Amino acid sequence: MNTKGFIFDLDGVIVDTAKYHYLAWKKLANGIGIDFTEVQNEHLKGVSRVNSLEKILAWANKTISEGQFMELMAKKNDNYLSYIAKMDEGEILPDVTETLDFLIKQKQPIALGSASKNAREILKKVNLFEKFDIIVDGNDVTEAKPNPEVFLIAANGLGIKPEDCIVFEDSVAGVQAANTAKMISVGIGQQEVLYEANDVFIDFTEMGTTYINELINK
Ligand code: B16
Ligand code: MG
Repeated sequence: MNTKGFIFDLDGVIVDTAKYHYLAWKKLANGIGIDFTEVQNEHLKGVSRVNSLEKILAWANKTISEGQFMELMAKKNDNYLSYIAKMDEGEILPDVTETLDFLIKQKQPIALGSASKNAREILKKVNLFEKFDIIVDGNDVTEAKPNPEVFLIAANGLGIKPEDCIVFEDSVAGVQAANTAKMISVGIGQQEVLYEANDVFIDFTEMGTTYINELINK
């Protein structure tokens, strides 16, 4: 049997933490007199914490000192972590556990490739930590998506060539990162948004094991 490297994004692929990022950014923005909408939140998917705050300030034409910037980042994360603390297995997106178990049964190596610095904590909360051979997150990279660094480190850690890796991603920046790394990009979400991906599925229930087997044997 062939061996491929399967790399999963976290937020929006394994769990829907975008809603918690939204609540935490909204509270922070409103606290400094800035409006923040769900549409704007869409543009922060896959974007690092630093780049997210830069965008929010730029949308509002607001400049702040370096010290204030660091303070706001810490404040947002503290608030975000209060939501994470309440997470459990019930928040895993449909058929994600089944897909991971299928890959493990097929002896395919699995990595996490996330921009989040809270990835390890979240995986532990939802009881999926042990299923990954390697975890690469926001603490391990110097460049944020769409730079392919996070996925290239993951492929290297798995010992699989980038062209033999498959990336599951819900963000445009993440799909672009996978494409730049010369990996197969599989979008999880809307075709109209993720049209740059090799294939797009609304979620893992739509994907099924026949497609995964095709990827393994490609
Ligand atoms: P944190 P992913 C990304 O995770 C999120 O999509 C993005 O909204 C968030 O700003 C980023 O992680 C950083 O997260 O503040 O927890 O370090 O989709 O790459 O798994
Ligand atoms: Mg994501």
